Amino acid sequence: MIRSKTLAAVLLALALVASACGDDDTAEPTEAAAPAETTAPEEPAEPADSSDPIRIPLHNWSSQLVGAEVVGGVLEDAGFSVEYVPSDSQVVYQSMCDGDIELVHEVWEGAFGVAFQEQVDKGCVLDFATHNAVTREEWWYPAYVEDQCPGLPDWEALNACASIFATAETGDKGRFLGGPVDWLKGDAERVEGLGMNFEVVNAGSAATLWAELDAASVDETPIVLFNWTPNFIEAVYEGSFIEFPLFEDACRTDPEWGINSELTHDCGNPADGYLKTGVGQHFPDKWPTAAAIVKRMDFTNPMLAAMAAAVDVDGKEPSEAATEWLAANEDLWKGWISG
Ligand code: TMO
Repeated sequence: MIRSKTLAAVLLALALVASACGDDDTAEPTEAAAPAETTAPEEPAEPADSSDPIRIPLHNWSSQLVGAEVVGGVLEDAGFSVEYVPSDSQVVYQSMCDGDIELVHEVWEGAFGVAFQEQVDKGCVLDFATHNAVTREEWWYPAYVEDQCPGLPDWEALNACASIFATAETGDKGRFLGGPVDWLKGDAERVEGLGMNFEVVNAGSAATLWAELDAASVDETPIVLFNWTPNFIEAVYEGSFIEFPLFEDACRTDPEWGINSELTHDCGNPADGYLKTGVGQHFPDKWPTAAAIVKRMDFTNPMLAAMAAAVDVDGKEPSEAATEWLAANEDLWKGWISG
């Protein structure tokens, strides 16, 4: 759209000049020349965006996969080309710093706050926008577990009944089903820091988490697993997050902090976490107009939950879900383009 807008302005200017020329013999030339002169200085002021594709990462959870193609679809509608790059969700921050990825539109504080901030502190990644969405990523259990383990959602109550979560794989320890390792939740460190009688088993994919939850729910097998909000889960299962000691940044870095003075991670994940958009420092320089559009993009909790549900409940492909989202929310995203 940007280039075609410029083109339209040029064509309009030419048309005005042409009509001015045509009218030359009958009208005063000074008056006719005026519009062409006033439009001309505006053109160099419009910043030139690169025609290179804007590289957007694809990660391993549903709202991100849908949202990536929503972000890409909006940019394509605005005249940019886009490339999707399957990326590790921790390494991506280094990739943005290196100029190999342009933007991450779902920076979850709990999972990626540390990796993101490290690059922001270096100056090569920009903390570009904060979405309306408030996020939480934490140990979670379905509601029926409350009857099997009195005192939940308190973490000490959970720890006291660790044995009901034990499996052949974890011996006499409770099994905590964590997410894929690239979500780096510090779960094993938390188990250590809080002296919990649990063992962390990482799922290979988000789909494994939901399949295990589904299977456990059929006969009310005790289960505690990694979950987050906004997600599709809240529309399908009742349940609660475990309440650990409240998160503070120092909990991750300062062993002295918290109930264990020798270890870090003796706390939960942030309960009111941010969801940010991070961009490589090079992005606004190389694509100023695209960057302005990305800065205006703002996702809410219901939007993210619906994107996840389209895939995990309705069984759509992420690109199909993104196309439908774009069709249903045109007024919103056209506003992101026009500003
Ligand atoms: C980053 N995640 C939403 C999967 O926790």
